[in-house]
Formats: sequence, structure tokens, C-alpha cells
Amino acid sequence: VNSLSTDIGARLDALRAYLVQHQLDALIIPRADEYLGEYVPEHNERLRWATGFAGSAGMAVILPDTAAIFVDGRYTQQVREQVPPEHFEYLHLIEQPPIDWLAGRLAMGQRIGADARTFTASWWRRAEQQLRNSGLQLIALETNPVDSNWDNRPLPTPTVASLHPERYTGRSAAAKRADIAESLTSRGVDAALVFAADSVAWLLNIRGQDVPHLPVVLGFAVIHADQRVALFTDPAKIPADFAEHCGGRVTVQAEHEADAYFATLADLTVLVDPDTSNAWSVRRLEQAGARCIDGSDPCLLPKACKNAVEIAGIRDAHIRDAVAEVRFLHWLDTEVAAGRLHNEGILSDQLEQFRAMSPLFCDTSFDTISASGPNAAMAHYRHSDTDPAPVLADTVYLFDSGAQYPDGTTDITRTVAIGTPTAEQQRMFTLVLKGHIALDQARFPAGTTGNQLDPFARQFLWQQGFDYDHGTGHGVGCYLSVHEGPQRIGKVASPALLPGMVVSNEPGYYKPNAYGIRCENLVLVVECEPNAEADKPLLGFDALTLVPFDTRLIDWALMTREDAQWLNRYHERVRNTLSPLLEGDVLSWLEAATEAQPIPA
Ligand SMILES: [Mn+2]
Repeated sequence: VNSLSTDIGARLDALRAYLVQHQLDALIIPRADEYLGEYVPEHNERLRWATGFAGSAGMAVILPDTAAIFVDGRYTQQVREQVPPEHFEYLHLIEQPPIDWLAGRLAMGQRIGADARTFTASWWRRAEQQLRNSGLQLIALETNPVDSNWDNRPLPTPTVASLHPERYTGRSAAAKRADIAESLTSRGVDAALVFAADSVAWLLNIRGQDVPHLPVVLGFAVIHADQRVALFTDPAKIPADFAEHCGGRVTVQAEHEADAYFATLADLTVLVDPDTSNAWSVRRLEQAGARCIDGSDPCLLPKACKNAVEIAGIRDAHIRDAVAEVRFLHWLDTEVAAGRLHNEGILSDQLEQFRAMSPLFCDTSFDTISASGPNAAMAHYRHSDTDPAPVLADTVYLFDSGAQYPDGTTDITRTVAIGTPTAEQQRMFTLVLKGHIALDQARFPAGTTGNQLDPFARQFLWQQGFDYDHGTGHGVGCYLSVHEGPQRIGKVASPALLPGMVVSNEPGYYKPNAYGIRCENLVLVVECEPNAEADKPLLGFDALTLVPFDTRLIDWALMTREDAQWLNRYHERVRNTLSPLLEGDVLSWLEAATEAQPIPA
């Protein structure tokens, strides 16, 4: 029994004492914190404190005499390495959901405690109903059981937010408040809870450094139909000229003051998005006498449909990012040719250094995936979770990375040959690339949804009996979240794609224990010139990412004339755009990498 096991044991004792004190029969501790974002700041890593588990999703359930940790398929190995088996049973989050497991173990009338701040309102409603059906009670705790027992808990770092200028946003915070207020009036509500931190950042044109990769200020807001906004965050993070920046009518209060503020909303009709708001705020609003109406976050669509200024910035950001990617690809080829294969960590660091050469580079937009050979077969592999593996010869290397710039967010995956890849790898790469090309070239009438377009990218894999177990595309924000909704392309239902939306085009193929392939560009939804008789506006995609695909991985027997023509046109555009920004060996590399390929007969 090591010291981690001793620590976890002592923490479990403290949590079990909390159970007794509060007459509870079980406690649920999720990985999410009160902001429900993709990234959790150090001081809110409660699941890690309680269990040792450091993955990005999971949940622990603690009973007086037993405890279990639930993780999804990405983390079945990691949970065994990090969580002591003498304290926790390992269970599958999807196949054996915690609520089902609890319902099967507890007796009628027993009470399950959880901090309603750390769950979405929709999760809470479903869990409450399901537990009630089994005669069990879900109790919203007044205090967080981890916080009250966490010795030496890290302090939040109150970095001052930056006021994001209109030259990047294209629209002032005052104008956005007016737009959203008008949409509230037309929906017949008095106010809306804007809970998602990226929506708050978009609405008020502010950016922060509270969590890695996602430049938001942690907090939430209420916007009224008369354009007033109340922002709840640590006031120490808000610069003095914030009110002026917003055009007035915006107040800033500490988060603990939200409860008193909600009480002033009694009798008002308040729009809440149960999928992004925490259960605590929705319950408090209801208890205060507000009439809560379910609906999607009013900032979601206007944030997703980028304006002309944002689009221009996003294009610039992608050119800057492509310069870094091309410098990296040239460096990688040179190193491999000299017999220096390095390891996945060194490659990832080198790529980041090329990005950081730009004075506008703010951060990576997520943890880089740098994966050689069999590691690339794990779609969410992180070389930093263990010792980075050496890059292997005569296989493919996959890297998925992106950056945050003040004018845009990038996300790109390229798969490249290291030495001589196998004929099978070339075949599979080509099927993936053909899917990427087919989706890029798709034309569709307004109203077409992401799930309807998803098979465009899968068709060539499907025809041979292959597929990939992830979505084809996710929405991307503008100097905001690299995973933005509501736009997406995947098998599950999603809303219609609208002009100005940015979405990824990233089909892949993964052969377990062998290799992985993914071809990812970000694309912009654009209006195309329709034929004269078209019934509806015609939409399509325009690639934002401008980095060559590795032609050494193409099986030309599988490429049609149209595929080859697309590739040549794309490479010509990459060359014309980037050539003026590069010189010497890197420029020569780019010219060779984008050379026109013979068109198949
Ligand atoms: Mn992506």
C-alpha cells in the first residue's frame, strides 16, 4: 500500500464521515465543476482529489462500505494505473451508468447526495426521476463534500481578463446585448441565464486565462430583455474599463451573490438552457419564484455564425498557423532523412515552438495529440499521459493540434509517412482522404443538417466495410472553444448548417495495435452560386486550413480524376498563399509537397 493509497483512504474516511453527518447513503462526485466546461481549473479537480483519477471525464460513487469509479472506454487503462483498487471498483460509465448501479444497490427511501452545481440541469432532472422511480431520493447538498475536506486546496488564480476589441469581434458588446435582448423579447421572455463561459465571453467581448486552452473568464451571466446584464465572476478579474467597454448597463458581482440576485427575478420568465446550465442555478431560480422556460442558450447561434470581421480574422489565423505547420513538416522530413526519429513529446514541443514564433500565438487550443504507429490507433491518445513513445520507422505518424490566436482558433490533423509505409496504410489513407475530399466538395440546399452530410465522409470506408468511431466534424469558435456547438457533422442528429459556421472535416481510420489515420481541415460554411432554377439557397464548404496532405501516402489506383483535381487545386492554393511567407529550404519543401500530381486517366 503506497502513500497515494493512504491519502485516498483518508479522504474516503472524511467523505464517509460527511455521509453520516448529513444522513446520506451515497455521494456522487463527477469530474465536472460548477462551470461545467471542458477544462477544469486545478482548484476544482475534485474527482482527482477523491480518487487519484486525472482523466477528462468520469464519476465516483461513494457508499458507506464500498466505492466505485465510472469511466468511459478512453480511460479503462488509465483508471487502473491511477486509482487504488483497494478503494474503488472500476466500472464503465456508459455500459453501467452510475444511476443504474446505485438504483440496483440501495433500498427504498435511501438518500443520495450530490452538489447540484456540478451537474447540468438536464442530467439532474433525469437522475432525480430515475432514482425516484426506484424509491430513492437525490439530495442537492448545501456544501460540496470535497471542498470542506480538502486540505491545501490550490487557490484560484485571478488573472485579469482582457477586453477583446471590436477589430477582432466585428461587433461591440453593446450591439450584441441589443441583439440578444431583441431575441429574448421575440421569444416572450424577460431574461435569460447565459451559463456557458464561452457564451459569456462572446456576449461581453472578454477573454480570460482561467483554464488552459479555452480563453474564457469562469463565471455566468443573466441578460434581461431591456439589455441589462449581470455578470457573476470574481470581480478581481475584471478590468476597470469593463463597463465602458460594454457600453454600460453591465454589473459585476461575486458568484456567491447570485443567490440573492436570483431572488430579485421572482415572477419573471427566465430562459434557461438545461444542457449547459448547472442544476443549482436553475433550481435556485425556480425556488426564487422565477418561471424557467427551457430553450437553447440565446448566444449559441449568433456565436456560431461568424461575421465578416471574424471570418477575415479566422482566415488570417489559419495562414499563420499553416506557416508553423509547414515549418514543422519540413523539419520533421529533414530529421527523419538524417535518421533522427525522436519521440512523440519532442515532436509535439517542436511543433508548439514553431507556432510560438508568431507574436500572436496565445496558447494551444487543446493538448496536442502526437502519435506514432499503434498509439495513433487510440483516437484520444495523449503522449503526455505516460512516457512519450519513440517515433517508429516505416509507419505513419499522426498529429492533431491547434492554436488560439486573438483573431481565430485552429485545429488540424495531418498523417504523414515516416520512412516507407505499407501498401495497406496507403490504401486506408486514401479512403480517408477521399472522404475528406467528398465532404469538402459537398453542395447542399439550406436546411441540410450535419448528420445528413456525415456519410459523404464515410462512404469510401463503408464500401470496404470500414468505419471510424468518432464524429466527422465539430464546431469551432473564434478565439474561443475548439469544440463549439450547435454545429457538428456526425451520426447523431444535429441542426442545419448555416453560413458563417466553422466546422471540422476529420474522417479517420484506426487499426487497433497497428496504426491510425486522420485528415482534418477546418472548413467554413459558405453560400455558393446556385443554378438559376434552384429552389433554395445553395451552401457548401470553403477550406480554412491550408497545409499540404502527404502525397507519399496516396494509393493512386483509388483516386478519381476529380479527387486528383481537387488535391491539385487545394495544393496550388496552399502554395500560392504560403510561398510569400516562407523562404529557403522550407519554401523548397513547400513547393515539392504541393507539386501538381498527374491526373489519372
Ligand atoms: Mn478537431
